[in-house]
Amino acid sequence: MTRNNSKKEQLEQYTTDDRKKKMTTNQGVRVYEDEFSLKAGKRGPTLMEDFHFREKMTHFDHERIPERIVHARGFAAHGEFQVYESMKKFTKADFLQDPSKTTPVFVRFSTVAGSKGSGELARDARGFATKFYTDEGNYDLVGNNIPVFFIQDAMKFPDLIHAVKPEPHNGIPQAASAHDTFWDFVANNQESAHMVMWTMSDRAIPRSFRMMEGFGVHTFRFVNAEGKSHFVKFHWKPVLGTHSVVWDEAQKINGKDPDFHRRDLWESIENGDYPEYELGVQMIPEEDEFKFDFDVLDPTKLWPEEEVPVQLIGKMTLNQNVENVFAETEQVAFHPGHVVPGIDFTNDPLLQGRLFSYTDTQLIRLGGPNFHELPINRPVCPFHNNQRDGYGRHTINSGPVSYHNNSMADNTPQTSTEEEGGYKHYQEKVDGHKIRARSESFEDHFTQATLFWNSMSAAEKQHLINAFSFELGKVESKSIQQQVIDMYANVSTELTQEVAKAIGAQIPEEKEINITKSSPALSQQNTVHSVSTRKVGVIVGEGFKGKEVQEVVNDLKMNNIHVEFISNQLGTVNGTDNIVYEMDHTFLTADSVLFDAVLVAGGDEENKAFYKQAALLLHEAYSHLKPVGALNIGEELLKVDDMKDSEGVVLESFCKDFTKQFMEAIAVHRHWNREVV
Ligand code: HDD
Repeated sequence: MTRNNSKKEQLEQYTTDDRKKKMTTNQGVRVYEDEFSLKAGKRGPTLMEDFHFREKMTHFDHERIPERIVHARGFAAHGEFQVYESMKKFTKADFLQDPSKTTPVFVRFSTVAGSKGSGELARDARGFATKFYTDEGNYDLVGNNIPVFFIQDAMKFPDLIHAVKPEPHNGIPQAASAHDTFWDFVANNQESAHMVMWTMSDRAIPRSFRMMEGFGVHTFRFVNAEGKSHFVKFHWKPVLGTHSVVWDEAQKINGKDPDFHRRDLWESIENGDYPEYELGVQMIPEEDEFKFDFDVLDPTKLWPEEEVPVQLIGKMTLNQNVENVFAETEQVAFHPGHVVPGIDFTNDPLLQGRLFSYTDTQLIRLGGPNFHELPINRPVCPFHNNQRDGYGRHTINSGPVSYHNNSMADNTPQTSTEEEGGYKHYQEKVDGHKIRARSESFEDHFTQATLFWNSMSAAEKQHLINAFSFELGKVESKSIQQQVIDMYANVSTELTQEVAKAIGAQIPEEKEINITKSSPALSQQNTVHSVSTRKVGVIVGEGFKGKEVQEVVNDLKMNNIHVEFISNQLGTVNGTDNIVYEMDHTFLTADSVLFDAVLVAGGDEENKAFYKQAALLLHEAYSHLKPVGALNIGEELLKVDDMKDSEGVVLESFCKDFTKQFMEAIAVHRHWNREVV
């Protein structure tokens, strides 16, 4: 279904439906035959004059373009944004003025390190790039799901990426940071300490694109019509809360369904479960620039929400899948330098370097300077200037004039005054010596890494210890392992000692760490909990108790929980009371890691093989701390290993209101207490 927004209307002009049409060549000539090349005799040589073969093969030979140098693996959707109330006081950006105005958006989510075909559950930051097609031109908020970055200066970006990508001598490992070069980079570029805490945390293995936060990372500026500036940081807050999977599960999902995140996004939108995110801003008036114990220009620092509150100013809803992944998701070109009046840059040296890199990369990736003309990249407002020609030019600019100033076209296209919407850069006074150096105010690399550690729940701390132990456990060099351990001794004694023990490194001398501050907003424990759109695998066999199961299933569905049936065969499975269900999966195609919860609903009482398979699914879900439930004979499976007494295990015979309790267990997401041995 095509929903109407100005961007979708524009894209329709370029959209073709080839179904039920006659096949033609690209020159429009109808094709007579598409299976056999033209030959001199049935067994003879193929003829060069076969223009259809030549064209078909040439196009095929050139179908691929270079994948993105980073963020190659991504998936996108269309949607809309609306501001809650006018932000006029802070910014003149047109799309943030009027609550009745809807701005079309296109959002691409991605992993960073892996290639285009890599598994989506890699331990990695996630890209969260949003293109707002505003009436004043495109505004791109090119962020990540982590609010800080590895480095402070764009000069180091190629080094960082070289270190995390597969090692060049053997091309190993794919989409993973658990290798020597990455950790060598970390230990020798210690500004990465804070970001690495985030990439080792649960944030790096999200349950869904729909359940992760987004951050603009840099400090930008809001500028209002009077020219007053505020420093601003952007946040996306998912309405469903921020949730993650567990590491063992992540690795298994990569095998069972490497498309897990894109499938989840695609299916949610197809089902009408539109992902929603609120846009939040933290603002600091320009005159307060130096009032904090961090430098507001340093991209390795966040602004604790308890010190600078996040104001929620609008909502984005993703409500339409793409028509064509290549034309839209692959060809979309984001750029942090695509700004509109009212949003401006700061002197963050990482941001400044990005402003160069993004156009530069599109020139090779999209083959020339006309990528803005590709349908997905075109603004919805008109655009006029004197730029001409280049590969793949679509626009036919009429008339002889392509220069400024001119008299032949009355000096048009004309520039605009600020009042007319002309983009006037914020007039910051800058005075300094040319110098290659880092500001001393950027030199504290550990305080906020400790703040992050202090803010984690016990379970989250354990996950960090496990993640560091896993990653460093994969590092071959003892020296690199030790360097990282010594570095993190500056962040947390507990973390370092536990990891050092796990990897057999030397426990460093205890350092005095005086940071006691924490920021509750950083812990996922404090996020929104909801059952909506959660996926439950329900295992049923022939002869299940019809009415009883139906009641539970209907209650789950009424709460927008998605139920998928699993049995030992596809087709229909019959319960008592004439209740019949069509199966979605067999034990071969289903796996516990693809569900948020598993319920064994009974049936096939005598079938031992059936219950063995059901037990496997159930026990794995349990080991990943998911809610598990059982009705009828399924209960036997949960009465082992003390499972029945654990949190998030719901047995019909132990509770009056099974569905209510099962849903409460689902809302919790993961029952972390089970991890405590
Ligand atoms: Fe970047 C892509 C986010 C630092 C250079 N970046 C890219 C994408 C995201 C980010 C989400 C994918 C966009 C898409 O889906 O097409 N990048 C970030 C964030 C950063 C960051 C949040 C730090 C705050 N990036 C960064 C630096 C540089 C780049 C410092 C270089 C100086 N990034 C690129 C790039 C990419 C890119 C090479 C690859 C494909 C593209 O731009 O279009 O130019």
